[in-house]
Amino acid sequence: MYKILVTFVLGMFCFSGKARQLNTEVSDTFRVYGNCGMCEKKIEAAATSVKGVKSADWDRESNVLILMFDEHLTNSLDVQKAIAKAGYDTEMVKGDDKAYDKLPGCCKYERKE
Ligand SMILES: [Cu+2]
Repeated sequence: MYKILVTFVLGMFCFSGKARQLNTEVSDTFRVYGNCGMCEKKIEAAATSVKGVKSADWDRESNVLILMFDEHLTNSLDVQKAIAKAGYDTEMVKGDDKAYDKLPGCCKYERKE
């Protein structure tokens, strides 16, 4: 009886491991500070330039970015670092100051302290 139980439990582990390997695409949402349609293009381009990112959709009104990515290839923090390099503050990473200075006037969003 004990052996049957052990086999069953091990089988469950194998099964859940396989299921996880098949579906590695996950989503995350976080804020990215910006103003206009040009910001949207740059933010989304910076996000999708990261290997493993499937899609990035930034909403101008709410400043929320919806990210879909392969968790085996990248993670939310790395994507936020790439966006920060383009001059935009994200929830976890402060935007690069030099890149921010180079943004066109319409894109100079108000920065949090
Ligand atoms: Cu802009």
